[in-house]
Amino acid sequence: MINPKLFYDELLNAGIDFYTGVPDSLLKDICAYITDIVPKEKNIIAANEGGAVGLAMGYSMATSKIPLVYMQNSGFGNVINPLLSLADTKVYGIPMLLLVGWRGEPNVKDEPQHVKQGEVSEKLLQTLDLPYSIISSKTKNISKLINDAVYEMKRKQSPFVILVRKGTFTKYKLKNELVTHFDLNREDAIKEIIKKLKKNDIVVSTTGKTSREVFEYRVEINDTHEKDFLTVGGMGHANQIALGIAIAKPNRNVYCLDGDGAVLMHAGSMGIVGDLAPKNLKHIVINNGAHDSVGGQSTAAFSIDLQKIADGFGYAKFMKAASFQEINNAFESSCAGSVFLEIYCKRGNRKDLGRPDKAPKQNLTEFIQFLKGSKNDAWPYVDWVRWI
Ligand SMILES: Cc1ncc(C[n+]2csc(CCOP(=O)(O)OP(=O)(O)O)c2C)c(N)n1
Repeated sequence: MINPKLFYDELLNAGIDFYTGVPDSLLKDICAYITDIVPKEKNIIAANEGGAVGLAMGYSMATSKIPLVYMQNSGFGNVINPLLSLADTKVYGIPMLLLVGWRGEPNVKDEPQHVKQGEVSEKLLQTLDLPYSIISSKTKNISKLINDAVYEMKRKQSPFVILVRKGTFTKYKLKNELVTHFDLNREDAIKEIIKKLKKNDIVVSTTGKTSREVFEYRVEINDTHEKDFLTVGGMGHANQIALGIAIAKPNRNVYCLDGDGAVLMHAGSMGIVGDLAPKNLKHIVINNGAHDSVGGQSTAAFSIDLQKIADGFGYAKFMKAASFQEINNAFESSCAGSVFLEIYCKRGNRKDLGRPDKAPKQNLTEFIQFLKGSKNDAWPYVDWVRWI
């Protein structure tokens, strides 16, 4: 296995001293080491992976140094545009090193949302004509690996990708962890919300542990899973999925359980919610100031006034809660328009948190039936349901 310190030292030896990206669970040890050792302005957790490519470009142009962008392969969709339309050798030709966690690698067991992305990751790099190498726990000569990549980036004037297999890095525990003093944890907040929902209310939960906790709570209370759409991938899009449903189902309440990392990833989406302002959409952001699901790396959310953003974007009502009582108050207050509720939580989850044992398509079939509801509230695309 590769020691994060050794890897970092070799990056530094090769002149790489600027880091940006969106964290990934496979990279959590190297990211934790970088977080502890590199000052904040040289290790920037970006809103999304495309933004990280932009930051890296800016730094590279201003310093002539090679930056490093870290991310999960699921973030590829967010980087393809700035990579091909800007950084590519056929446009500006900006060298940058992309360190990409390879979730869903073929023949390695992983969650359904990673399977397709993992299958095509290497092919995608070939199609994009990006030079790359693959590292694993068996990779030995890190110095040569990084120097070869640097040589290639300079020769081709191009980004270079290092695909990182599961279990590559040895464990490193973050020392500079932000300590918060909130009473609630995410799971308790989720339970409290679900307890308050009515029989016909719809839930759209965000990527990561939020959806896992929603799933487990339904099991705990012997409920079915039909009311919940688990946004297992597509981080940052849960509120737009909820918006689409809220528009099509004006007589049903739609609760989007979002995360701060996810909402910041595509924050412009809030403007679309505010513009349409469906009165049945309740957008709840569980703000733990972190990408908790992939290792707890900080987001910028604690320095952002999300309420002001919701206000500016046109939500009818915005509220904060940091206790069960405040969640109760929020649910009891009336509102004739779209609602934004920010719930402050501490980081972390219980160790034995499981994963959904239902296939996404099964979940979807049940969810669509639930959306279809009674005859008075018919799902307009019944044929589509049959088609699934
Ligand atoms: C486009 C994309 N980038 C990165 C990831 C990996 N990922 C999954 S969950 C997560 C963190 C989500 O953070 P937040 O929304 O704040 O929720 P929390 O985990 O803190 O509950 C990340 C980065 C992903 N699934 N998709």
